[in-house]
Amino acid sequence: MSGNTWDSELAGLLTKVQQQKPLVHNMTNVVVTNFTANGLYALGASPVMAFSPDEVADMAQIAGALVLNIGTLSREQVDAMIIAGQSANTHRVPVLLDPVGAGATPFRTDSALRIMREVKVSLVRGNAAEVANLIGEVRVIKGVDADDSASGGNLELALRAAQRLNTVVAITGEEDVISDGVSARIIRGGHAMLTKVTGAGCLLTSVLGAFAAVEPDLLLAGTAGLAFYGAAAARAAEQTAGLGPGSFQIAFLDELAKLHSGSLEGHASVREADIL
Ligand code: ATP
Ligand code: TZP
Ligand code: MG
Ligand code: MG
Repeated sequence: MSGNTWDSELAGLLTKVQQQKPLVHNMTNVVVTNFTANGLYALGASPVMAFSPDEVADMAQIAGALVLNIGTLSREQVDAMIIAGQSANTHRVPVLLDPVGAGATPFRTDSALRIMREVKVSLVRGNAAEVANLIGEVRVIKGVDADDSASGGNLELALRAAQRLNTVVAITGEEDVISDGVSARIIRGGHAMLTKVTGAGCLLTSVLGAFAAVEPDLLLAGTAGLAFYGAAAARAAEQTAGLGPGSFQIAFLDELAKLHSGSLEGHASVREADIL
């Protein structure tokens, strides 16, 4: 996984994140809040968590990106997310959605779809089951986890979902796919140890928010975020081979902080998908 033609373009975006330290406004779930803040700091971004309907419009308008995550949603929180999202839209701040558990309960699916209707979302990142359920393709989801046996077809699913939802869609798993509905890219990297750390997906969506804050082409921003995240995880797995998820999680934060323009080499790859 080296000599990638994408590497220098993506490295430029990492440098921008590290230099600009964009403010990422996260309305995320109670499970992953601390991990998300630490992961964004490690990357070089500036996290803020703000949930109250009394302030979210003001916070979203000064942020570089707004990340909406329905992991532990309530009706009141979804209302506040829509207030924040509409403010972000007015002020041209990109909005990213992590539809955690869409398909597991009707409330989750309906809330994600309501957000998509009332807010212009620039990028959706989820597992295959969550994304499928957003476009009415029912797939089994176990709580917030994709059904491992249902991989395959993610490239076509990402294309379909991006077209139907009119947004960039990233589907993650053993390999990641990102599409704007016209083209698609496949990103390889990461490590299965990520499946043992809660919030690995949620933090990733916020990391994509940091890249979206510095690059208006969301397909490019998303590609960079997925690739560098995967590279950090692959490097952390090397550092902690033979140890467990606790050691991996700490090493992963360290590797996010150590990312540099050469980090993709040997640890993550990007290729343009052939669209028939
Ligand atoms: P799920 O709840 O289904 O695990 P998620 O929201 O946690 O979904 P993931 O699909 O697990 O999100 O993606 C989070 C990160 O973990 C991504 O960088 C992805 O590439 C990586 N990842 C997930 N599974 C694997 C795997 N088997 N091998 C390598 N990387 C993986
Ligand atoms: N339950 C509700 S939200 C959440 C859990 C376990 C965290 C999900 O995080 P991720 O990143 O999708 O694994
Ligand atoms: Mg996961
Ligand atoms: Mg998730």
